[in-house]
Amino acid sequence: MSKTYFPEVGDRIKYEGRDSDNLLAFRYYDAERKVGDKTMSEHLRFAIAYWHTFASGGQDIFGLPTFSRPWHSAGTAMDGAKETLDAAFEFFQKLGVNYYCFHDRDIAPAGATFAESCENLEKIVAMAKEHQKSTGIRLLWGTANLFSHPRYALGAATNPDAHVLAYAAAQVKAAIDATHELGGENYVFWGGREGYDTLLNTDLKQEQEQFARFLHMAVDYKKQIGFSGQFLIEPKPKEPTTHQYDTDSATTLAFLREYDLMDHFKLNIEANHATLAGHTFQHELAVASIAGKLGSVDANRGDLLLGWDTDQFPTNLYSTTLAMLVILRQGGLGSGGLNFDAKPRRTSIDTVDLFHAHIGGMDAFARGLLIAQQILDDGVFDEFISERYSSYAFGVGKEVMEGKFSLEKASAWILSNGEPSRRSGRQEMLENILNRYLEI
Ligand code: XUL
Ligand code: CO
Repeated sequence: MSKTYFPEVGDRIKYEGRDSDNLLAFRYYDAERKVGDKTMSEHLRFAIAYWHTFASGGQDIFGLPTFSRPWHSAGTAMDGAKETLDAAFEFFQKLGVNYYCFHDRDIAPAGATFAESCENLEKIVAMAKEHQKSTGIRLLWGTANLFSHPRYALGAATNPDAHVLAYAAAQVKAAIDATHELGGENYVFWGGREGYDTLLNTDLKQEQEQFARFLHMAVDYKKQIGFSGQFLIEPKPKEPTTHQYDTDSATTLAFLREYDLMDHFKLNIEANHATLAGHTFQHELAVASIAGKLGSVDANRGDLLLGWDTDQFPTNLYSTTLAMLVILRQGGLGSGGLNFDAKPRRTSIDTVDLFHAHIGGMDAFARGLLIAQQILDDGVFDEFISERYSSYAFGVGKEVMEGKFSLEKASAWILSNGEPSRRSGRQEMLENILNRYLEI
């Protein structure tokens, strides 16, 4: 029998329903259950984040690693990478998740030279391809880590030194190649250290132009090699730098429009990044969605009492329901999915904690899906909202929407029509209705 890294879970985690008291079972996530016109697994397209779940040892800025993972005990860095890959595919299968995501340096170690790093990556990618083939598990997205190494301390594409930009571009080429080779459905650009701390040493315009050039190079390369995956940008407002260029959905969309990149990118929205930006998760999803640019989601949550990116597993039903409302309204995530960019607390030291964490996140989104579908089927908020804007369907409102109204017309119209009547927004009533649905 081949080596097992998760002996505490013998077989695949099962759906056992709401009455089950088995903590290693799903109470809501029932992969094959139809919700509307798709199964739960088609709607949710869960993915596991390699960096948190397999690469991390639980270290934080004050403390050393706390997790001792059996797959980290192998001899050389490459031996460790192979064992980690075996452990990862065992975990995906036992959890019943069809997708995973990685950074180049999570899945394969950096070598002494760039050439060696590329070689390591190619070797591990070949093994990952075998695992994918034998299990049917797929790559949701790949990305390049352009933020951990000291060479990137001042940014990658936005570095003041062109030599660093060139290094980052070479690394992105290799990461896109790896993603392409594995049939990745998307490729993500998270800004890493693309931002600044002080304008005393920063040329803002220059850095943003460099960044846009860098992304155009990636678009050109994608076309050149025929990579058909979707390019995604993941907004984040701060951390690591004080001001990140991809602060939030609106800022990122404006950047894409300004630099003629709009046709080539969608957004990957992360819940904890939304709250760091002073927005709700739902707001960020909705802003991306109405622009036709909601491509994928990093499913996690922050701690509202803390001002940083805690990357906790999503458990808040209010948030998952409101998120699924946006996702269902746009007809799903297409080639995107729900990637658990989340980590257990560093005190949750056992490998079984990885199962508890993911089961909780999957159930929270499955329940959010069921509630959101019911809300949409009943049309309750939609009816209220469309009634609220009904004055734009005729008369003056219609003229406004058709571009036929003017300030002069308004002046004449108001002189004869006077003061508008006032109407309640009924926020509390609507919140009560939402809470009723949460009982599902
Ligand atoms: C960082 C973050 C990244 C990206 C991928 O906050 O979310 O892990 O998701 O680089
Ligand atoms: Co993320």
